[in-house]
Amino acid sequence: FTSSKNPNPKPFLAITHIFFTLLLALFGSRTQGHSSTSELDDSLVYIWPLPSEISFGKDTLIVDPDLSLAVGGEGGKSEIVRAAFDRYRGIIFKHSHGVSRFKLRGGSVYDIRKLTVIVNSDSEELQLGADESYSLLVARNDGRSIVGEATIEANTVYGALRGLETFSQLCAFDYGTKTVQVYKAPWYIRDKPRFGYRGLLLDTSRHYLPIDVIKQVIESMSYAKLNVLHWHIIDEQSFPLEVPTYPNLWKGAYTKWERYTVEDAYEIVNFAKMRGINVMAEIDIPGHAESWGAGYPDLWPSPSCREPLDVTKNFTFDVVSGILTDMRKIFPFELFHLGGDEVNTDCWSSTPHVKQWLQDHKMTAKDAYQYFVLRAQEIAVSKNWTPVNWEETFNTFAANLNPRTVVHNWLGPGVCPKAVAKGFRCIFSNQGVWYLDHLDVPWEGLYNAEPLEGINNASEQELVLGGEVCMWGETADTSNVQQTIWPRAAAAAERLWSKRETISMGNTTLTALPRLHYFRCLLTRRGVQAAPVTNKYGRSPPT
Ligand code: CP6
Repeated sequence: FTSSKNPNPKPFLAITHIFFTLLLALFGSRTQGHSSTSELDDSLVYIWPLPSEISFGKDTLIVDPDLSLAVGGEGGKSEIVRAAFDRYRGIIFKHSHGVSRFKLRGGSVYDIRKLTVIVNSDSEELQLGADESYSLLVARNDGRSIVGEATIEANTVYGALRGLETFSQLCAFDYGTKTVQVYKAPWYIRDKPRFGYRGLLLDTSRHYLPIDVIKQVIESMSYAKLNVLHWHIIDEQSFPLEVPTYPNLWKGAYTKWERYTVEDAYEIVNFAKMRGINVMAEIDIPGHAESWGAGYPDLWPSPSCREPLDVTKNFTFDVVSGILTDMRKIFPFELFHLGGDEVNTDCWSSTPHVKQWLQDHKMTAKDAYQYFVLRAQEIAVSKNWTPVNWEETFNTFAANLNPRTVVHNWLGPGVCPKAVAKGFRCIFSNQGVWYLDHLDVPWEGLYNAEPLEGINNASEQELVLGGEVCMWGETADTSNVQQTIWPRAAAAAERLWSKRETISMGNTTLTALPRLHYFRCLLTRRGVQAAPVTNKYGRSPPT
């Protein structure tokens, strides 16, 4: 059955062509048998995450390996678009080097020779709520020209990036003809994300991750349309970042080779921006900061009480302020994470000078925890940052938190409904389902977790910025970080991007499973060390 795939049917084949078209009409899409698609279910759309509006047909188009880029609109000339086109061309034609035109049937005419990208605005501002919508049309000739068209239109360069990703997922290398083909054209797609914040936490304190590995993670995030890298740079175990204002801080790195210079950090932020990804940095204070004292032991209440940081000294807040001043130059994203989780104040109460200070200020240890977090928030706000804090801060002193605080959930599913009811914004990261180091949670567990669960009021729903999967570093380093993230992070990515109705229709896992298998395979083809899809039933049988 090649009638719908032949780009240029010869006239003497017209009768057979009509005949086969008739057969196709009778038997519908099921007759679209083809060696490279025979294992795919034609009723499914193998785009991950699923776009919000899709229509497709039955044509197969062939894409020219010399595909060129045409741009339009005020933002079309952006280097971000040009560079992304070059990356995606590399991805799409990975297998097709050296395939010559004469191998094509029916005269060497490619259907798609040019990709048009129209970007309506030239602003490259990348912040929360950036417009990532796009439309994508891939169609055979419209009757006026002999070649087909592929056109992406977006309001921002970041929408164009999402459209390029989708276009690349429509392209498949066909091992029979050795060409890159788009099946089921014409495609008309209009798409936009459900949530503006679709994050992944990466922890470089428990294990150092080389720059190249962080870049690989960022690159793979863009394949699943995730858009925030939450860089949990520092924790109690190590302080790998250079802070020029306090040059001894990175003495807390594991070794002098396991460190990030300021230039390294710039490079990460720029690499992410080129892929439409913001980097949210974190310093997790006061409870996860023991490593700070390696360079400045005065930050510890005493040699035997090394965390939380010493709440009594102005020096502690000078260092916080110095770090934030230096980081402000590196991280343009409006959100900054101040941590605030798992603060055990026991040794504050037992360290003499801290105990005395608490008495003098008529504070309990809990008051001092609040005092620390709020003072750090003031410093962040004074540097034009919106503070994000782990949910314990909200659970302990919601009434006193800066009202612009973004509450970051992790302890079970309960806090976002409460936080938004009080007018706070919230990020969903329920540890029971979205902590990637919990290897026993199968992909369905991530897929079925709903950030808006228990929030019915529309204005409260608006306050849920989105969600984030967390790749804590205790058990992951270069050797296994990608296979721990993927493919399960993709399940959360579709939850965060696609319409709630689309993925909550009961038979979700049945229709999502083959699509997720396909996406995982796509990741591996692109060089991402994604693990096999695991699920409760084992590998799905061929249909
Ligand atoms: N590190 C920091 C961690 C965790 C948190 N904060 C964590 C806690 C429990 C689990 C996984 C990770 N390792 N700084 C909690 C936000 Cl199960």
